[in-house]
Amino acid sequence: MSVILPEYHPVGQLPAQDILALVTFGGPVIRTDVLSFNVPIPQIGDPVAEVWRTKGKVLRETRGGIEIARTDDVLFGTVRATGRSDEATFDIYDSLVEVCRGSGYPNLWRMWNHVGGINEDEECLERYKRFSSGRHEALTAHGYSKDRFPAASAVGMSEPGLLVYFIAGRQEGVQAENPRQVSAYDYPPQYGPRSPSFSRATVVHGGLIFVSGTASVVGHETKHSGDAARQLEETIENLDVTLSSAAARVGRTASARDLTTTKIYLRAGVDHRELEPRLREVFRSRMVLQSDICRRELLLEIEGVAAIA
Ligand code: 3EB
Repeated sequence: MSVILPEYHPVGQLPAQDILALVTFGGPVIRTDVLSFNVPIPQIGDPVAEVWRTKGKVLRETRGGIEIARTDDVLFGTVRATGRSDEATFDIYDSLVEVCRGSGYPNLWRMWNHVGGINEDEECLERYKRFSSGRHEALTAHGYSKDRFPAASAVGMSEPGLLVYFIAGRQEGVQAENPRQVSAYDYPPQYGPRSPSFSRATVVHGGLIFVSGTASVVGHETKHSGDAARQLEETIENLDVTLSSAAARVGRTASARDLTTTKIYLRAGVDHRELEPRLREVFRSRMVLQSDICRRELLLEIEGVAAIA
């Protein structure tokens, strides 16, 4: 089993080796010796890069339009597409499920989705809702049931189209939900004609927890519209409960403070300085990004990875 772990490093001080993939945000791609790509959303504060570390041999290839770096048991992939959001999403998910299954890494653990103009209408339906439909149709066409959905996030980006990166594994992940929230795959149709196909968290390798994008949602409703500080508190509570329920699936305990890396997406106009003391208090290694969130009333979304011993 190859251990993988994300780390955030200042872009000028990247590790020389043991890299599975390198993701920059709002800055250029810096390395050609490893799988490396940029997500076009600006960072707030000193820029850091997301470095996925691993030990051992990494193989790189491109299959079905997907750029891949893989170890013996973990596959990291990235793919972009343009076109109407639901169709582009369907095509991306259709091809990535086939490639992952065909390469022997059939279990989707974690999906990062970036949709340009995510809150804008495209032919009278919001892009996020079209994205949700395309994802749902592709995953169900491939026989995915709701207890197998990966952890995910779906936010904006400052270029048109769709950018997806993901981690899949040879082994099955263990899915977890948040008892304070309706499972996203059971959301009522007001959030889109097809519900969002993701789990709140997945646990792999017995103690690596991928926590999905988490926001100020209780039940299925957005709480504290217009109030970023209260949305942050509600989100931290949701992270605590999700981590606790995920850790319980493998007989452990965990809370938001166990996140080893955390990404905080803030909608434009939210005052980062007002939130910074609380962010610093709870999240050790963090990256603050400016991005649209999938629901217009949400001012922030937080996701991360926890490694529990
Ligand atoms: C929510 O709780 C907020 O569609 O993949 C969070 C994480 C959200 C992932 C997705 C959406 C997604 O519903 C939105």
